[in-house]
Amino acid sequence: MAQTHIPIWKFYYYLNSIYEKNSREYSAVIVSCVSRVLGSNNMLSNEQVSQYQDQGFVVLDEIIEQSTLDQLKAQAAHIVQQWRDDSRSHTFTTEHNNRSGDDHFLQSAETIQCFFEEEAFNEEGELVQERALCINKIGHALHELDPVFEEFSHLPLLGEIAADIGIKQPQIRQSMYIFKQPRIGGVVNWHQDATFFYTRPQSVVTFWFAIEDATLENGCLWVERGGHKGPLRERFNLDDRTTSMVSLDDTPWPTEQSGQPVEVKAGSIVIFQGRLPHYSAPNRSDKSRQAFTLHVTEASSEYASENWLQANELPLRGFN
Ligand SMILES: O=C(O)CCC(=O)C(=O)O
Repeated sequence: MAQTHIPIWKFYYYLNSIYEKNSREYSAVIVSCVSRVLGSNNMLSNEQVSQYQDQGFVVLDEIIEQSTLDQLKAQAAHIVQQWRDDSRSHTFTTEHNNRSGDDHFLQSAETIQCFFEEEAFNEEGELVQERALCINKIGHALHELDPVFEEFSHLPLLGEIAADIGIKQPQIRQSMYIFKQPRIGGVVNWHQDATFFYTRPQSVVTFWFAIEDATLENGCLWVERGGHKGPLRERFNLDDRTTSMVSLDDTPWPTEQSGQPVEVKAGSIVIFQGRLPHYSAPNRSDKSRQAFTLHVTEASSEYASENWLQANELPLRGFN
């Protein structure tokens, strides 16, 4: 049957707009049936699936509605406002990965914690700008523990996308709300997400949602096109309460010369494979660059017991 180029996600949102909010599941089922009858790849076109396979990433432009983005943004601000643990030690950095005995970090695997930007404090230990503009990220179990993020993270729409890129039984392992604050937004060094979510065979996929426009100016993502075909360079392991970064391969990391910036509009989703090297630069602009991420693995892959993040208490679920 001939392929269709109907942007199915538009149809999905059209259905959502005529049904009640809690009827999203029906919308997804109808979209799924219609797209299968039409012979399409549901949410992604054939070209987008090929791009994901060949280059390791794909961008779905402006697919999430502004009202949903506003809701997520407001909820993230609310979590920060409620969080009252202003210890300077709760700082997030990718400059070093020794988080041994760091209870705040280790507990965040199955709770919701805020982390400060590395440059949040001056030499006197005072916050350098308004408190809400000093938080680097919220992690790592928003998808299970916060009602607003829980609803969004399990949307059937995301299940349709996951199916298109070949994930048979998705399991959401982690969620993060990243602020990339104005002026002090920290660098995220080049890395591969399979380092943190090691499975046999490799299966982790990242869903990166632009809550705001991401530009060169405010620290957009960078990727190495096709870099997912290279080796996994490192593994991040937890043994007892000690974390370590274990080197597997000394292939050099990409640079801004060999990498490619991924500037996207708010509401876009960047989906990338676990071995794709990616990075984001510090944000020195006056605008934040907020994003929400989900890391998803395949249930049939063996999830390494050494990975720092384990589902001990929380359920391990996919999309609705
Ligand atoms: O948003 C960023 O700056 C980096 C996010 C990232 O590296 C990830 O989610 O794996």
